Amino acid sequence: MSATRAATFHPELITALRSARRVAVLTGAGVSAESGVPTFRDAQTGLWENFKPEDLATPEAFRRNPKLVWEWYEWRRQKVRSVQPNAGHRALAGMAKRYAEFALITQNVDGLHQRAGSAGVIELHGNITRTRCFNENIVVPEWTHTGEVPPLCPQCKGHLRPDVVWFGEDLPEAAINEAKRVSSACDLFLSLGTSSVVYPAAMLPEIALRTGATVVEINPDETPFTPNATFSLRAPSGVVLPDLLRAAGIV
Ligand code: BV8
Repeated sequence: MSATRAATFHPELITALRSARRVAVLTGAGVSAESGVPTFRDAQTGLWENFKPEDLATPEAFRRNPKLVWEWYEWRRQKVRSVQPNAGHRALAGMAKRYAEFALITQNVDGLHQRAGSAGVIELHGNITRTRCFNENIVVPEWTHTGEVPPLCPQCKGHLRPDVVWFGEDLPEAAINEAKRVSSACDLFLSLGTSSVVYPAAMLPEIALRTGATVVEINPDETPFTPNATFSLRAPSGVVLPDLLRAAGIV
């Protein structure tokens, strides 16, 4: 490991990584950007350029036009299927093996953490590779393809929807409670690739700060959380996280 690389990181940051016992990580769309998955901030393209994500990701939008919303998620599924996890995803999968306690909390619905080898990922907002019945609210693993868009629930013939949390909907209780628990128990918290504006996810770094953890933000841009972060690194997570872990001798 060349001396220069360690020098680029604050020595207390390196110490925090080396001495941490219980680590919690929160990720957002930015961690998948280097894989080619557009973030919520990125302007939508093609068919979807005139739609704001937060206008499509609501139960009201689905009731109004279920076909439109289903096709948006189908477009996103194809995008996710066509890309690979990046060095940021892989670095987090590697980190999990190096700490006594390690929790990975994500706002992402793309499943790329799991494809990079991360286990026990706490999915706060669901996963677009799963589908559930809009009426009965149960996950539906398979259904008959009749050409209907959205397809219909084999049980109640209601519309099927992606198994994600839409704006105005509550998060899965077990997931948000576990996320709050690990955030209040950790001594090192990483906030990666999130604009820190969507709640309740955005309160998790605050919980970690309040319980005395070192909180490291990684984001090319500043966020509302930046002034509170113990360290805030202005760089892409797929580049700086592997560098940081190498400099600390973690991986
Ligand atoms: C709820 C799934 C009970 C679907 C999503 C308190 C205050 C204010 C508002 C509220 C509040 N409490 C509740 C609300 C309402 C709302 C909310 O937070 N609104 C915001 C917009 C103000 N929250 C809810 O509705 C939640 N439900 O609270 O229920 C309730 C209900 C009603 C009223 C009260 C309480 C449900 C929220 C979940 C919604 N579902 N996703 C889908 O994906 O389609 S949210 C979705 O948007 C994502 O999951 C994610 O959470 C969010 C996008 O944020 P990010 O992931 O951070 O991505 P973003 O694009 O914004 O930013 C990317 C960042 O990456 C940028 O900063 C960029 O600089 C950076 N970046 C770019 N490249 C890189 C990078 N970083 C690192 N490396 C790179 N290479």
